Amino acid sequence: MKPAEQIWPAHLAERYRAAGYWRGETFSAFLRRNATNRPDTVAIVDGGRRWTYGELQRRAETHAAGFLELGLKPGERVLVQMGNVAEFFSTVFGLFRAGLVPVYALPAHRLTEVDHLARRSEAAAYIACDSYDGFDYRELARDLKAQVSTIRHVILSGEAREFICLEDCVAEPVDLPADPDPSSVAFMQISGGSTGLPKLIPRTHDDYIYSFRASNEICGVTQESVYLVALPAAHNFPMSSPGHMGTLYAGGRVVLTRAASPDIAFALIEREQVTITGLVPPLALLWLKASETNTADISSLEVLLVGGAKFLPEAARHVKPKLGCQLQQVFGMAEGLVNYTRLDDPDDTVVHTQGRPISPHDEVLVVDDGDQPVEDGSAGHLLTRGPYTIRAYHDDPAANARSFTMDGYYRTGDVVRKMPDSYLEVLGRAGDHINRAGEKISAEEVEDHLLAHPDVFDAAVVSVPDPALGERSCAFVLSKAETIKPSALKSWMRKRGIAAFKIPDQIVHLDRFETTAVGKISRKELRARLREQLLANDEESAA
Ligand code: OOB
Repeated sequence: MKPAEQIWPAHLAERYRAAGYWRGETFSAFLRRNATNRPDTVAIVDGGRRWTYGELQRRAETHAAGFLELGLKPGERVLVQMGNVAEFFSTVFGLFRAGLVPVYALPAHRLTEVDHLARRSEAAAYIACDSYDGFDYRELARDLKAQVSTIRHVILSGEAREFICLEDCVAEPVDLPADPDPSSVAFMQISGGSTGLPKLIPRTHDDYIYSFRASNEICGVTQESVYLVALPAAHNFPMSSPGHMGTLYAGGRVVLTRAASPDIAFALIEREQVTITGLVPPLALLWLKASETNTADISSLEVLLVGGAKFLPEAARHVKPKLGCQLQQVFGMAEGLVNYTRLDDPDDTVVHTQGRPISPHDEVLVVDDGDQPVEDGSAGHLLTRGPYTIRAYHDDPAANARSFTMDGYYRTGDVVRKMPDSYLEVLGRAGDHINRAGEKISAEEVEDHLLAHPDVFDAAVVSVPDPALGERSCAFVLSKAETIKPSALKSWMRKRGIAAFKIPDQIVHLDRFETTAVGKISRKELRARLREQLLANDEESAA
C-alpha cells in the first residue's frame, strides 16, 4: 500500500506550529474533549434523531472497535459514500478513532467514479447507506467488490443484505490504538479539477483542524451555533467552511437535511433555530425567491455562506434584505485555500468580492501565463501555498507536476483579480471544467465517456452560461455513421455508471471540427472556438 502523506518543508511546518496554527490536535481528541465537557449537549440532529456528544463518542468508539475486529489495520483507507445522515458522523469518527483513513466519495458518484477512487486509494473497505436519495448502493457495492480486489469488506447502514451491517459492526472499545500523529493524513478529499477523473487530496489533522478552527472565528461559530448541512456532508464546503466539523469542534449543533429546497430547509431552520448554513449560488437564488412567499420564521439565521461557484452581485445584494441575515461569500477549494468576506466588511465588499484568505500565512500570487506576477487589480492565475493548502495529490506524479510550481505553490486554475487589501474577485477558470451549480465537471472526463460510444467519432465538451445553474454543459459530437439521438446518447452514458451531473445538458451534432492550417487543433482551442460559436448563435437567435 502506498503511504498517504502530506509534507510541508520543515521550516514552514515549524513556522505554522510557532504561529499556533498547527496545535497537535486530532479529530478523535476534539470529539473526546466535547464528549467529556458537554456529554449531554446535542451534537447531531437527523430528522427525529438527536445524538448528544456523549452518544456520538460512544458510537464512534464502538464502531472503531468493530472496524478493527474485522481485521482493518490503522493506516488503511476506507471509501465512505454516505449522504446527510447521522451515521456519516458515527462512521467517520469511528474510522478516525481506529486510525483508519476515510476517503470521501459524494452520494452522486456511481460505479465509474467509486471504482476509480477505490483503486487510487487502495481502499480496504467501502462504507455506504443501503439506499439514499432513491439510489440503491447495494448494487453498486456488489460491482465494486467484484471489480476492486483491495476491498475486503463492504459495510452498509440499514438493510445490508449479504454485506456487513454498519449497525452491527460494533465491539467493546477496549485496546483502541493511541491517537495518530497529528501531522499524519486524517482523510482524503476529492478534487473537482479540470482534467480526467477526481484526484485524491490527503489532508492532515493539523492542517484541516486549523482551517475550520480559524473559519469558526471568521464566521462567528461558537458552542451556541446551529449549523444546517444543506449541501452533501462529504463535500469540503459544508465540512469545513466552517461546516459541520467546525461546529462540532466548537461544541455546537449540526442539523442534517437531505433536501436543501426552501420548503423543507426553512421549516427546519425554524424548528431547530438554525443560526448558520452554506449554499451554492443556485440554491441561494431559490431561497431568495422563496423568502417572498414562504411563511416559516427563519429569523434565527444569522449567517448565510455562499460559495462553490461565483455568486453574482445582483443576487448577493438581496441576501440581507430578503433573508434577514449576513452574507459571507466563500471562495474555497478542497486542496486548501479558503477566502471569506468578513462579518464586519462593508456591504460593497460582501457583494462584489469573494473575500480574502483565512490566514495571514496564506501566500497568494496572481501571475500571467509565464508565471510572472501581475499588478494588483489585473486579472491573472491564482497560485497559493500556506498552512492548510496541500503540497501534492496522492499517488499522481503527472497531476503533481502540472498542479504545483517548483516552490510548492498550488496552481488553482482560477483566474482572479487581487485588490490591494488582499480581497479577491474570481473572474473564471483557465482550464476546461464546467462548474455546474458548484459541481465540478472535467470536460476531458466527459469527452472520454462520449468517445467510448461505438458510433461517436469525436467529442468536445464546453460550459455554457445558465441562469439557474451558473453554468451547464454542452457536448459537440461527431458521429461515425448513424447520428445518435441525444436522448439515446444520454441514456447510454447513464448506463455506464457515472454521476448524473456529468451527463451533458445539451448535445449538438456537427459534421466536422474546424482545424488549423496544419490540420491540427488543441482540444483547449477547439473547446474555446466551439463555445464562442454556440454563444454567438444563441445571441443571434435571441436577437
Ligand atoms: C469548493 O471546493 P471544490 O474543490 O469543489 O472546488 C473548488 C473550485 C475553485 O477552484 C473555484 O473554481 C470554484 O470551485 N469556486 C468558486 C467559488 N468557490 C469555489 N468560484 C467562484 N466563486 C466562488 N465563491 O467549491 C469549496 C470549498 C470550500 C469552500 C467553498 C467552496
